[in-house]
Amino acid sequence: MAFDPRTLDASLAAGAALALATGLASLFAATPGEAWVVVAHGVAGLVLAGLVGLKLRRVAPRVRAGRATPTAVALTLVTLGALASGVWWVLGGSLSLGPWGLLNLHVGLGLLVVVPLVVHLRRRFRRPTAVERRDALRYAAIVGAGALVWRGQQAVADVLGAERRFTGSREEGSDAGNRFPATSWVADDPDPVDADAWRLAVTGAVAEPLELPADDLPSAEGGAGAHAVLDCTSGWYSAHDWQGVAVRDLLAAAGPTADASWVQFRSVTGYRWSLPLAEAREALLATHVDGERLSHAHGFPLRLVAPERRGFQWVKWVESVRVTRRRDRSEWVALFVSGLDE
Ligand SMILES: Nc1nc2c(c(=O)[nH]1)N[C@H]1C(S)=C(S)[C@@H](COP(=O)(O)O)O[C@H]1N2
Ligand SMILES: [Mo]
Repeated sequence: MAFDPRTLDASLAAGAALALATGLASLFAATPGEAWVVVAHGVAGLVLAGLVGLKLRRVAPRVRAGRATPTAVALTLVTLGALASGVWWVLGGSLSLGPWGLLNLHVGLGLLVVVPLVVHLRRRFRRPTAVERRDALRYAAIVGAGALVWRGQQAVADVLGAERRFTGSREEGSDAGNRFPATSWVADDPDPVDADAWRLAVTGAVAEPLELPADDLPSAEGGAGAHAVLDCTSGWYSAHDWQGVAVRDLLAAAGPTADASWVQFRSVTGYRWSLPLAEAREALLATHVDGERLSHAHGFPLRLVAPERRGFQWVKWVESVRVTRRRDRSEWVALFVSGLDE
């Protein structure tokens, strides 16, 4: 495979950008219709691995002569780490790094690639000049090989009976009440919520703001229910019957104004996420899981169950439901820093 050096370098940059974009998008893939994003990420990773191989072959003499820059060495190591951890995950590997696992490592290395990549590109990038017609064939061959290898690993996993969702997540503790993993962001670790002092506020763009004490929450049998899969981006999923309050009923009681379009669910920690109004009407605020009262770790007294969303959007310890006209973009920041001030 003899790409012109500049064409190879531009292809590497594009491959890395594609792997990064599909990797970030796959953190949001939650319905089977979005499964292609995860497949695209796998194929992008394999194509990138092939291109990295070609590049390493080309620069091997320079590396042996001790002429690789520290940035280039760092870029190579972090990229190989990101690729290897991704392959290892897909092949069923796991790793325990305190609160983190192999998939967290993969995501971390994938994001870290950006730093040496940008430095290296700014110093060294030269626009390709000799783009040849045969490059199209070379791309077709390399993408085809990536797709074939991806198909192959799926076939192997099917034979091995590895249980995983289209997101790549593996099953943990389904249908077993509170006995499934709890994951929270580093600092999002509140004291158990005192149910006597707690209130659920329904506020914002509504005709009739509400305040609901814990006593007014339904029992496991008396409320609404949903079967839904919690799928965490750290690589596990758990399917449960959730019981609680239908968000639809809360909204009907509060009466969103005509221009209301988002509903934000906010935790006692400041962690928050919004759903479009129509989707919020299909969501549940759970008090129970498989008939058991939610434990503190899983969000007692109330946690969001958003069936078409990934786990990080299932806000725990909810204390407010705020109807808004515009999307609150600060929740992207809160995702990473909520709880840090406690
Ligand atoms: N307030 C709050 N809600 C949160 C989180 C958090 O850190 N704080 N973590 C989210 C993540 S990443 C996931 S996967 C799920 C995990 O729910 P569980 O701990 O009940 O398994 O909760 C989500 N809700
Ligand atoms: Mo998560």
